[in-house]
Amino acid sequence: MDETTTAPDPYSLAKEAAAAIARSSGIAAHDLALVLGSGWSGAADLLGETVWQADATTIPGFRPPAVSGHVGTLRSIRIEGSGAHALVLGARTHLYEGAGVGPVVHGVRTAAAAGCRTMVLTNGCGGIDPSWSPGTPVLIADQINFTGTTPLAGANFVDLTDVYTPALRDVAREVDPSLEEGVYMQFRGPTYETPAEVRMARTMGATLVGMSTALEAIAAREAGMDVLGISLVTNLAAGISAEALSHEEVLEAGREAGPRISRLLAETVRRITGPGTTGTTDTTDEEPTR
Ligand code: 8IG
Repeated sequence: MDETTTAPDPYSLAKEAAAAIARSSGIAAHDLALVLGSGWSGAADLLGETVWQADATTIPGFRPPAVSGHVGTLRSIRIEGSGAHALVLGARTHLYEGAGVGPVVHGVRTAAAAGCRTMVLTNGCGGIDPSWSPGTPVLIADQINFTGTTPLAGANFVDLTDVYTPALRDVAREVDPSLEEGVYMQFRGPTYETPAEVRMARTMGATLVGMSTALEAIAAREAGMDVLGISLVTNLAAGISAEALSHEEVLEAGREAGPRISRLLAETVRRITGPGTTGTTDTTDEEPTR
């Protein structure tokens, strides 16, 4: 028998990671998880009190971050107002890193194994609608997985009709009625698109282009989680504006939009996990009194 030489399947690895988080944090179950993408790293601070944090690489299955501006930290935050626990995944692995799709969705599967019923996915991306200037947050209404791969294996016919949970989009729009919605198209990267590829994406129905999120949303739906997706348009997609794209521009747009998107995210998460919602499964909490 050579079981010891066989890598664990991705679901077992996620269970191991969730157990390690529970053991290290002392928090038996989490309610909601967030992935913080480019420009979003400051948003966690407004959610509530950080009650635990660790370098992600100390938890099974997490790889060190590959890009500056992506923080490889896992945090548990006690949400102000609701008392629910949010697991903040500051460590996103991208498909372009070349390690395959397993590490890309490991955080999402770990969140599901940790008890989270809601997955909040954020990113920085390119905008195709010319009216979305850099720094504009856009709610993701639907997606196109253009990576040529999927985190699922076998005859696993997951329904993606409502991949981004309509009720959660409603909550975000209550918080910010000016929020517009877009269709996110995930490319493999690591190049940005050519102008011709951006025209292709637009013709196919996309209004946002990026290198993350769609595969994670699929894994979250497979796990039965509700999904909220919010993009920060950090640059106009190639060919939409006259200027060339730079990583510096991306970081700058994130810095400028920080306060607005942080408030949006914090208030939305508070409402999702608040008393009287389905967001929290923590039976040790007091009964809501209304
Ligand atoms: I930030 O314009 C960011 N990420 N594919 N295209 C793609 N990914 C991105 C872009 C963009 N901007």
